[in-house]
Amino acid sequence: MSNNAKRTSQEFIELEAKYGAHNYHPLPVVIDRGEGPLVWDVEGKQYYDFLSAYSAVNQGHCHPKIVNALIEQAKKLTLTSRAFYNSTLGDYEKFITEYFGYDKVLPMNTGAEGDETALKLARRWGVVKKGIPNDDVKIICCEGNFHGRTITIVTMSSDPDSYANFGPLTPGFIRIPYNDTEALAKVLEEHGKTTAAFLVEPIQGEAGVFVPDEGYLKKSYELCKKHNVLFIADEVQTGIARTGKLLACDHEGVRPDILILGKALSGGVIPVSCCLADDDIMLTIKPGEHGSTFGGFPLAGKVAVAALEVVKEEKLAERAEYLGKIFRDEMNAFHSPMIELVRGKGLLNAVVIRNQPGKTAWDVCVEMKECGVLAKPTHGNIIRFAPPLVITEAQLRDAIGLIKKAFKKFE
Ligand code: IF1
Repeated sequence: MSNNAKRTSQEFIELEAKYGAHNYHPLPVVIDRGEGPLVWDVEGKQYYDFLSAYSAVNQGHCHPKIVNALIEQAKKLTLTSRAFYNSTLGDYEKFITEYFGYDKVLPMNTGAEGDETALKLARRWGVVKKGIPNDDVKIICCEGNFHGRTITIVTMSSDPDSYANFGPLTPGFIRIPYNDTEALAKVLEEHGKTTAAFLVEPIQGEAGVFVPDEGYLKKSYELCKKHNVLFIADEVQTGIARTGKLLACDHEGVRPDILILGKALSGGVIPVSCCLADDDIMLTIKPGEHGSTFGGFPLAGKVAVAALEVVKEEKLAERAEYLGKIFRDEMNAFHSPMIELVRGKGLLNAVVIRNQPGKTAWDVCVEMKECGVLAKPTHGNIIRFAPPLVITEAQLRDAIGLIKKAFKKFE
């Protein structure tokens, strides 16, 4: 038994409320242990995890191969900084660039840092390769985006919770509607010459798993090419098998000029993110111009290689594709007055809830928690369903039964 055996969930919740910043509003469950698609709270109650730490735990909680890679490397060498070479980084760089098919990788830690890196690469490329005057460089982003929490990134956000009252924001962004190639075409006609890049999520996560029309990514990519503008895909959430392909862009055969990865790049074990690009873009940043103390540190390299090997060895993309269909079919066939619609791709799905007084998406999540399934509402009336991709078909069907049981309480 863990040493938390005698401490209650309520105690942990009160501790966080008293000593932690109040920048989150978690569901009232205190998780103590995880394995594959399952987690247990401090009282020992078992749950299916249908959030997967926002798609970071695609390989399942505490995957033995990934955890072992961490432990073995931790006993040998954890951090050198990039002031010296180390005996793990080169192997990792070779592995990941071959895995995704790019010339070079720039390793960082969090998703937000991956996005910041992509923005800097795009701006630098815009100035030195495209010849845009430094103060005129623009980057196009989309309404409803989520790329992280830094000042520059929240500048792109259309959600006041993200950007309001944080002081002056960063210039140089143009925001257009998502899933609207006409808007992109128009803004490129007007500003193409001074635009370095278009930054897009292949499926918008924060917006409630908003899946764009088929052909949107391909058409957007072609418009970018026509105007010599870089196409940047933020696959921090959609990447690494979540949507039924290795990358969500693979559904449309689009190869981003800059690819941002994070979250499941480490299987949720430590923060690992990166940007991938070819030499023409990547080599515009020179020594001393960008980086991070931990970026590409020995633990990250070993963990990421193991995490990416698990994706192929356990055919996680194929599993996500197959299991996702089962989830949507089952939920579509299930009729509840609370369910407005079901959407998603692979195992990144959402149920849009018909909110009524005292019967909100939050209430449904609390009820699902009672039934043994953990998920979190977003935007008030949308519940995201994204279990670890290692969940078995039997476990998925069992969880769907529990989800339906929770919904039935609202009839
Ligand atoms: C939180 C959402 C998910 C992301 C994409 C970059 C980042 C994220 C596409 C930044 C992060 C998170 C973090 C999160 C909630 C969350 C989220 F609801 F906001 F949209 F996953 F669905 N690009 N996504 O989705 O990565 O710096 O956090 O490592 O807790 O704020 P990060």
